[in-house]
Amino acid sequence: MLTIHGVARSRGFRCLWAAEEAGIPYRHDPVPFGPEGSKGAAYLAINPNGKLPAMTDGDLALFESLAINMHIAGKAGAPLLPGGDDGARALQWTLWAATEAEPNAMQWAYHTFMRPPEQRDPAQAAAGAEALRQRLAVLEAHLADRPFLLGPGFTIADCNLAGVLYASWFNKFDYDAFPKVAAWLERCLTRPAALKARALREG
Ligand SMILES: N[C@@H](CCC(=O)N[C@@H](CS)C(=O)NCC(=O)O)C(=O)O
Repeated sequence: MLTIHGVARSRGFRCLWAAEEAGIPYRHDPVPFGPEGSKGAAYLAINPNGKLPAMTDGDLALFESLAINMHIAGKAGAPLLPGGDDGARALQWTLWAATEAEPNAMQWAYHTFMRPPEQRDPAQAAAGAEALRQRLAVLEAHLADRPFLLGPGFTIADCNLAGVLYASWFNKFDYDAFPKVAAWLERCLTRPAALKARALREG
């Protein structure tokens, strides 16, 4: 059975959310951080990066949370993962999430709440926030006339990008200048499937 390895307090959260959206049978193996988990031999055989999460599905072993999500969505098919041009758009937003949104959101997060206070640099936090705001301006314009990234319905593109932005949203990044983005995040992150995954992470 498709198994998501990794505690919900990791990027495994977004994979648990995707599996709930897909409505497929799956198992959660809450591998912890550290030598008994993500750095242990059994887990490294699945994900040699020693990072959470990973996924196994039959003979397939995958790392990279957003690749895992594309696999999960592919099993469900449309509307979660549409075909044709919208499939390409879903991939575009997924790569944008990983390369444009996530590094800047993480820079802000590391220097705001994730690292111990003595390792935080306010200038790095401010630079990350400013770079993230530049990306959010693009997203704000895109969401001006559509409720979800690809149009009227929720897709894996929304799950992937909102999953990447989740930690900033939850930890009170200032979204006030981006009301469409804030409303979209609220719409995505309060869906029943998201709430199930959030209960595992926030509980
Ligand atoms: N690009 C990877 C990043 C994985 C990653 O950095 N996971 C973090 C937890 S969210 C981790 O395992 N950090 C511990 C470490 O780097 O040793 C993905 O999206 O799966």
